[in-house]
Amino acid sequence: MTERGPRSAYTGARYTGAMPDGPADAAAERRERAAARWELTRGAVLVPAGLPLPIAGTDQFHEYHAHPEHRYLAGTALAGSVLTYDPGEGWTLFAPVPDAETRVWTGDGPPLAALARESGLERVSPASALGGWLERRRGEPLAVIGNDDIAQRAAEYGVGSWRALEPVVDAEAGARLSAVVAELRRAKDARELALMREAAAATHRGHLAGLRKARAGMSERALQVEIEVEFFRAGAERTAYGTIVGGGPNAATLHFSPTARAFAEGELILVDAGAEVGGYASDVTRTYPVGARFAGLQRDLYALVLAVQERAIAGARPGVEYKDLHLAASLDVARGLADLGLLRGSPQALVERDAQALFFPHGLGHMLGLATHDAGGCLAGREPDDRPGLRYLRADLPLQAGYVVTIEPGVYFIRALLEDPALRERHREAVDWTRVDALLDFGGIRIEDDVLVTADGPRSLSAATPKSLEAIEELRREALEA
Ligand SMILES: [Mn+2]
Repeated sequence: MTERGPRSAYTGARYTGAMPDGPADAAAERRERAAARWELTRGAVLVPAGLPLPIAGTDQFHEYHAHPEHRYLAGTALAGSVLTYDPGEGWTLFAPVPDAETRVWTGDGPPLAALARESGLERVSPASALGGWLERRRGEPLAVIGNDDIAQRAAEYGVGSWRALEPVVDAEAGARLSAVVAELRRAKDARELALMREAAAATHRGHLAGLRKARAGMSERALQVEIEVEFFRAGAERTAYGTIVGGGPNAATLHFSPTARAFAEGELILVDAGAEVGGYASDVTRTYPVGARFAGLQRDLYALVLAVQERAIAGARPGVEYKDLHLAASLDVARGLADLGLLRGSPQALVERDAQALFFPHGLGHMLGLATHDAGGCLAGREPDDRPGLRYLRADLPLQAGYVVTIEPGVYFIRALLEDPALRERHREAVDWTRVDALLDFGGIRIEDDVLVTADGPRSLSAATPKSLEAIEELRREALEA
């Protein structure tokens, strides 16, 4: 399918989510929807992909990540390329053509014809033509979305000098157009969902390997390697974020980087890891015992977190406010901890005083897509609440069909909170401190799945990865007997 021009018959009617044939069709459809919503009559838009960031003091670069807005609209992710839009002319992709020296060191790169196929764009030009394109629009308002590094690194984009072009950058327009793209990105199209399912399948393979290979005496780092190798074998291009593996007390650190510390019998292991495919993230957490069974309070708390999570997943339906799901989960955590005698008081009274946030300090989850914490998580005009337990809620909007969100409640024993004198004083009556003080090395439990919201109810993309007490214990027993 070829690119449809900016003055197409698109009427702004509600997108029906029709199945696109392939990546090119999907990207063309996204561009059409964005242009229709932008309603520009003059000026131009630049959507740079970004350039690799140098590592200071070396001749190396950080791993390159294309800007999600570029990847979303262009359907390609080549460093140094720029997607442009002009309401009279439509869309053009300017892509770098490597010189002989670059070809010697890093290869030929994709030919422009391949980029045209992949993006569905009729006009794909060498980056060296971008300067002239901008020159012809001198004095017109320019909106820059995507990566704004073009202003500082114009020469690397093939534009001689940014300042010499005297661009009239309209920052307000840029923010508006970017917000429109963030909104469009919330509901995933069929192509995006196919990639997210692939990412989830790779993630499943990795977690399954972790569940099978974890042993007492093994290090967090070694388990990370076993998990990630399966991601890559299953087609992941990279991990969607730094893999989190925490054994024993380390599981209480929300974003713990795996270390050489060895797992010990009787501990829990928390693994929060996701593969990335085609730029799309998967984000899954499982917590399991080093041995074959959850013991004592581990069992009770695991059952509590799982019940809270399953209830929240069941509630993830169109029209439901994500914040209400979070608040309901907070109430469930408070009730569960009170039932176990760790908290004292009615669930409502505990949540009113934020007592549950001592143990569940983060948000229920976030939007997922081209970024692990995907764009558009908060509705325009909504400000994050500064209350403990709400401060880190990364999604605040009514759910709609096509949204993918994570649901990831947790219960942790975090020294930084539980040893804080002011918090201990504030929650003196609400917490059984004698018991809690004996649990400071417990670690934590988090269970996280990626949930697609549909009119027919929630669909977990990560449902294949075991999480029931019975399934996990069976897997662990089999693994340890083998
Ligand atoms: Mn997450």
